Amino acid sequence: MINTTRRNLLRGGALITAGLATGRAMANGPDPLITEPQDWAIYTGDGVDATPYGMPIEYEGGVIRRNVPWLTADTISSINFTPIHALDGTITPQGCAFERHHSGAIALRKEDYRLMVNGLVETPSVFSYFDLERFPRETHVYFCECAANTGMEWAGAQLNGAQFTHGMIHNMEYVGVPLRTLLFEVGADISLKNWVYVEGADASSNGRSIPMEKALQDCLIAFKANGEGLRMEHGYPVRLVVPGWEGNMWVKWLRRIEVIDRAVESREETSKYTDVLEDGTARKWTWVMDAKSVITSPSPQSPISHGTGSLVISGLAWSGHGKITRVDVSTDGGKNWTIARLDKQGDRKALTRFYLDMEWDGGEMLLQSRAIDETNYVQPTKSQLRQLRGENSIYHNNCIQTWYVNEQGQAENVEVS
Ligand SMILES: Nc1nc2c(c(=O)[nH]1)N[C@H]1C(S)=C(S)[C@@H](COP(=O)(O)O)O[C@H]1N2
Ligand SMILES: [Mo]
Repeated sequence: MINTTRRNLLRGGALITAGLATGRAMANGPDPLITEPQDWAIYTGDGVDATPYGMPIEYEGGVIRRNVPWLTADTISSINFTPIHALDGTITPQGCAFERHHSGAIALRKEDYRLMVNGLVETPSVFSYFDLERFPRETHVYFCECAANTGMEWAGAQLNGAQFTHGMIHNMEYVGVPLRTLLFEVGADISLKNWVYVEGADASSNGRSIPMEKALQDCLIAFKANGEGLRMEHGYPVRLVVPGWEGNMWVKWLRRIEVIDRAVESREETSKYTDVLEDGTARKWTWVMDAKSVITSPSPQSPISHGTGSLVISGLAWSGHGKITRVDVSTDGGKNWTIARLDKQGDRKALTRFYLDMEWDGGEMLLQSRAIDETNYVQPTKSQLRQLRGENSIYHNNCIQTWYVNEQGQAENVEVS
């Protein structure tokens, strides 16, 4: 008996579909992987000292960040993309999480790290890394999405892969000290008309103004991600986490927090990261990332690699306003919708994994997903978003994405009207 895969057991042990992998193996005669002893079962493997710090096995070598060379002038002030088409679950490993730098990633030792808190405070203070470690800590999972994620798609279906259309996002478990703890420590004037201006130690400094209400609510001064120190490219040793708000505000290599009575209106919050409307005016203070979702598989870089029958459709949904409560999936370009299965009830301001377990008849599909969050906000179509915002926008594009899947199972980025 070699038909012991779960699928066959579920169906009473009978081989029912020639398209199933086990069916094909049977048809071609005995499978040497089953009938012959294999080297890996005969010889011993690597010792425990071979990889003191592990890397993905070489067969996963394609699960890597990629960039789009024509998108930016150089790699110092640039972006690369998370391979979301090849990941599952919700946590993004730091080693393949997208990076966005305005002046390159810097190497800053914990010993050389200083965080100044000044401005409208009773005791202007400078904290070392080791000082920060002595405040009570919290652990939270949050997504970080660059406001430019999906930005190229305003103009029409552009980039052929979920990694490139939606990969400016990562989702990590952070350990850190609430920003409010430090504000209380220095005796900050926390009146709600005040702001905090935060900046990084890199050459760009990436300064941003954050309203006091948000600073007191859930911002974290984070020093661990997914259990270990932040990677250099994500702001080692300390970054600011601004849950649900655009990635640009998540200042890396955080060096200064100034309590101030007005917004600074820095470059990053005026000429950048704002959306120019049809009439030439710009939307101001568009911090929250609205509900959004994308099917990660099948997708252009992750085609259907098997025949008809059981097909797992998988994707990600998130909302800067809180929890994802429902995700719908359409296989016909938005005419009919089926409620997808959420892997677990969504965490606040974190990625939620959804699945639709279906039978594929081998026909063409126009795959879409639509996220709904706890505020009952429904992810808009591209035309709904264009009606509101016109065609000039780049940032804050949370529209429904469409993948065309052909009869061979290959997928392509398309737009449906
Ligand atoms: N100091 C500093 N912080 C920064 C940036 C930067 O260039 N310098 N880039 C910002 C932008 S635009 C984004 S989208 C996020 C990206 O975080 P990541 O590189 O960990 O993905 O960091 C933000 N924080
Ligand atoms: Mo960004």
